[in-house]
Amino acid sequence: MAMKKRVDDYTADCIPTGALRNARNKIEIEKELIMANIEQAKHNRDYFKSHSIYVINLLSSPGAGKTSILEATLKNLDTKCGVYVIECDLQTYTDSKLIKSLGVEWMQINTDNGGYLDAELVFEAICRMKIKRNSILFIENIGNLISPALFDLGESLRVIVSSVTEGEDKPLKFPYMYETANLCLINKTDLLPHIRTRLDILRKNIQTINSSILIMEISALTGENINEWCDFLLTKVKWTL
Ligand SMILES: Nc1nc2c(ncn2[C@@H]2O[C@H](COP(=O)(O)OP(=O)(O)O)[C@@H](O)[C@H]2O)c(=O)[nH]1
Ligand SMILES: [Mg+2]
Repeated sequence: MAMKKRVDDYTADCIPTGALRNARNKIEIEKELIMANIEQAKHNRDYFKSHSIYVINLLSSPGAGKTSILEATLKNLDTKCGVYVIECDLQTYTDSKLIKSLGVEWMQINTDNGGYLDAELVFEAICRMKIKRNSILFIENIGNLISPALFDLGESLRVIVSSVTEGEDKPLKFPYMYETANLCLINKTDLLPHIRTRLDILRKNIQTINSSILIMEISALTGENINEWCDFLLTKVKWTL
């Protein structure tokens, strides 16, 4: 039988519960889930490639501005490609209603308390939506900086939205999310004069975690650099489709 810990054993100033608990109870189940997801993501990626579908996975903490960026992007993206959106939240159709009002085809996925979007759900959504060839698909992932980092969806571009209101330290606190992203959109730059976040420190922290990540500073509210972001997307799409 394992020895019970004594009060004196707890001397450290940090308790690494994630590592301990994962090791004891959850790691086998998580490994299975993640291995299955890797396979499905590979299948999705092959499907997207063979059907010329460019897929953008938008990730962030809740409220960083994913839906607002999507709205600004959909209004400014000058393309003849089909454009589709998958909206993912634990609950509600709120964001989908906005997408619908823009006349863009959409599908809502509600994960309830499951809390994460995986490659299989995305494949089911694209089959139901009957996405045409030569299309762009935006996926608004759930607002969470932890579990979505573990789930490859087969996307072409993984975008982390970092709001300046979150402070400079989030890349260091949630490194997996930043490590796995291709591009970081630093959003809400219009608020910089009113808060203490330093853009240079935020940029440095992002690059500490991921030295090859692209960074763009935008404001979904004022439209700052939204055209540059749309131009960037169209260049990527042109190369892929
Ligand atoms: N000031 C400012 N507010 C923004 C900006 N982008 C989003 N917001 C606001 O931030 C809140 C959350 O935005 P939302 O797009 O719903 O975030 P999501 O949860 O990541 O989809 C809303 O009240 C938006 O109006 C921005 O660039 N500047
Ligand atoms: Mg949203």
